[in-house]
Amino acid sequence: MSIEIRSVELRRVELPLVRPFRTSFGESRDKVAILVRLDAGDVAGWGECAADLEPDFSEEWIDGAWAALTSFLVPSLMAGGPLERPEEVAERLRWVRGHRMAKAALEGAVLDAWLRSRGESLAAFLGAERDRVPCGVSVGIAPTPERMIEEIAGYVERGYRRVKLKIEPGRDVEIVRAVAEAFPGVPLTVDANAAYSLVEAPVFEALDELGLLLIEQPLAHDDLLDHARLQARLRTPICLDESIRHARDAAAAIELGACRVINIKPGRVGGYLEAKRVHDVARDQGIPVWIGGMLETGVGRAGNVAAAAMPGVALPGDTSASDRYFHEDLTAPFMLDADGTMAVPKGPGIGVEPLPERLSATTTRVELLRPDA
Ligand code: SMG
Ligand code: MG
Repeated sequence: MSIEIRSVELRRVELPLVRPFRTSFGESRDKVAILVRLDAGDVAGWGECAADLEPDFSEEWIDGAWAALTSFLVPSLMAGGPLERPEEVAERLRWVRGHRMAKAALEGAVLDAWLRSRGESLAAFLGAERDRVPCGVSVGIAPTPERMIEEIAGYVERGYRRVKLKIEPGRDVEIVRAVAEAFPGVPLTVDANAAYSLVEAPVFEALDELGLLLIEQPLAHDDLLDHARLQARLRTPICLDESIRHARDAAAAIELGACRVINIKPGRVGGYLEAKRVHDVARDQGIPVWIGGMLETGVGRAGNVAAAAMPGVALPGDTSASDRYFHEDLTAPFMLDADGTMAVPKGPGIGVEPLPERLSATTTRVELLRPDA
């Protein structure tokens, strides 16, 4: 059951967000993504690239990822002939340094097609042990604490099991304290997206008093050592996001004491296979993990929800319902139950497909690549 690639189609899609999402690096009003559709004859597979419009969360960005895919990644993948195993994707792309989000989109499409050809779900392939997963929600920085509290009240009412607050210097301890007081008993986390340095440790010592579940990526995106120094001063676990690029980073971070929790984003680490390796390293070391998000459409969300069903995932993820992001998703909507859980897709591969009319309504660019081109 090898995968013979007939063509790879790249599609840029743009979906307005239901509300602007503000983090320490700026505000997004739309979700822009690259979808990859791999035609393998009898089956097709879909992948989504998590890169953003600008190289802020990571070095990658949409137009750069498009160029990496068309110039190097897709041609290298196709040059190797039919694929027997999904692991061969990373082997063929290894010579290209970095570009993990672009690689993840391509590997995701191959894996989806390969699993569909075998009739196996991604969740089962990843060793999932649950058919529903608890979900959290990530709340952007709002202009005032009152506005933030109003937004959170809606999410808590919907059943979300954990609320994550974006923070930045100047909008941190006071807002978080106000939210903690307004929602006693709701598990709270904060995410600084690397906006602080170790000299600002007193901010985190103040946050340490607020009973947070974890503090996500307080310091630089490429740092481990200062995170270890900061973790030594805090009781609240540090959770690394940007700093973990692959399973080796996870092993190093754990050994150094740079974190006590890891946020796994399949896109950030180069795909679902590496996401599983990060999960396995953390599990061996007794470090809880959870699945993050990049405001994905239903295509990326399906894979994230499957990953969230892995046995070592011990905390609710940023795997929110479609309606937290979009008026209309690209796929059938992902829904949250009143108990704050979401169903893990069961069908072959990622278990969902973009709806044709939604694809045509949101696509702004298409490029088709063939092996002999
Ligand atoms: O998918 O619900 C989501 C967004 C979760 O906060 C989220 N993601 O650093 O964890 C993070 C951010 C990165 C996205 S910022 C554009
Ligand atoms: Mg984060």
